[in-house]
Amino acid sequence: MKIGITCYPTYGGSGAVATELGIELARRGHTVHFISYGLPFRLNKYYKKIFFHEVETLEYPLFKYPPYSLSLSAKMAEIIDTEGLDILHVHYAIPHAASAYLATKIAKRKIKFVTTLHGTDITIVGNHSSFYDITKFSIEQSHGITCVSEHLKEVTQKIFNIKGEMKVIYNFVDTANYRKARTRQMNFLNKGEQLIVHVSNFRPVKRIDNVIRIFKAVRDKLECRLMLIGDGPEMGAARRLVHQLGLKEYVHFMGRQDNVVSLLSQGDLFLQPSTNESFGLASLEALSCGIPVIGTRVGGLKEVIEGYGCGHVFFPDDLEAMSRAAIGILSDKGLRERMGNAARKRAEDFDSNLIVPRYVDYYKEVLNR
Ligand code: GMT
Repeated sequence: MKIGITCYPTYGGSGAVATELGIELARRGHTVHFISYGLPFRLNKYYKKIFFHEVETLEYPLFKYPPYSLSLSAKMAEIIDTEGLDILHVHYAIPHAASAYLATKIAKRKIKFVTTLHGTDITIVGNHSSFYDITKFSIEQSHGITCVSEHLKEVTQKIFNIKGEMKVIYNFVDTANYRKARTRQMNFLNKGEQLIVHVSNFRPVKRIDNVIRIFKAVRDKLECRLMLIGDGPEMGAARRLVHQLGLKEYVHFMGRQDNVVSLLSQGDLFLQPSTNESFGLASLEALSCGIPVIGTRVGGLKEVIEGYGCGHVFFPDDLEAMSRAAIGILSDKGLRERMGNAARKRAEDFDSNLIVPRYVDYYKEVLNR
């Protein structure tokens, strides 16, 4: 198949899933055309069957806000016709689904598009009064809709009163790549110290402040350090809090990292105390590297973690329970190892070889309707 994929190219779960999907599809013999304003961040080497088409926006004095979503539609329509695409798959409803809808009207070639909802496009952006109607319209006009968890599907049905079918296709991980690497211990870890890890785009929903507070409670009892990977709007506040709590020596800000496997491999525990997480790709990648996860029972994270012995989920405000659970895991080597093994086993349920074919089957189903 010739598949067009549009996503946000910057750091974030939706861009990561879209890019990994494109890579996996190309590996399976499909031709993939990425259409976006920048090269997706995980597309960092050459792949034979992957092409990138950059959307350029026109700077013009009259345009206070250059109309990116229109430029995107125009580029999508151009690629649909010139490359003879079979299907277009857009990730993140706003504005990608609306742009895809317009592109299908402009293109000469008749084409269908699938929209994958990732979470904040529904719960934060789409739910905002200014975007509500256009998000609902774009969902209803998509020829196929996938959601990354049962929870996101329910929320979308409820918020937008969607009656049509939506398919749940979970996030996936390449377990062959995301596995504990046998590298040297981080040189900043002293003998006997354990490492707590968090990866995110440092948005308010990730509650970096709570990551740091949980770490403080653990650090008061056990020798450990915290590694924060990523960057974003909460970085300044996070640095201030670390300073204020006297943790500067023990917290390592790694910034954005392209290859997190070697860093994750050093970890003993992963924290994801988000106030909302439609799936929790970062946790899945940690599980795959054999790291137990402590997260929140909001959204899809609960579907991934609860009942598999690979971690614990709590209400977002329950810092005491999260800290207690973290101390429990890190102070019992046997438990830590058993949970690490369970983590890896649970991640295998989401292996790309199981999940990616579901997208391909869904494309076929949509095209055959
Ligand atoms: O986590 C983010 O803030 C980024 C966001 C995105 O859309 O880029 O991630 C969402 O999509 C991921 C991939 O499907 C999910 O694993 C994340 O749980 C989801 N984030 C939230 O719901 C907050």
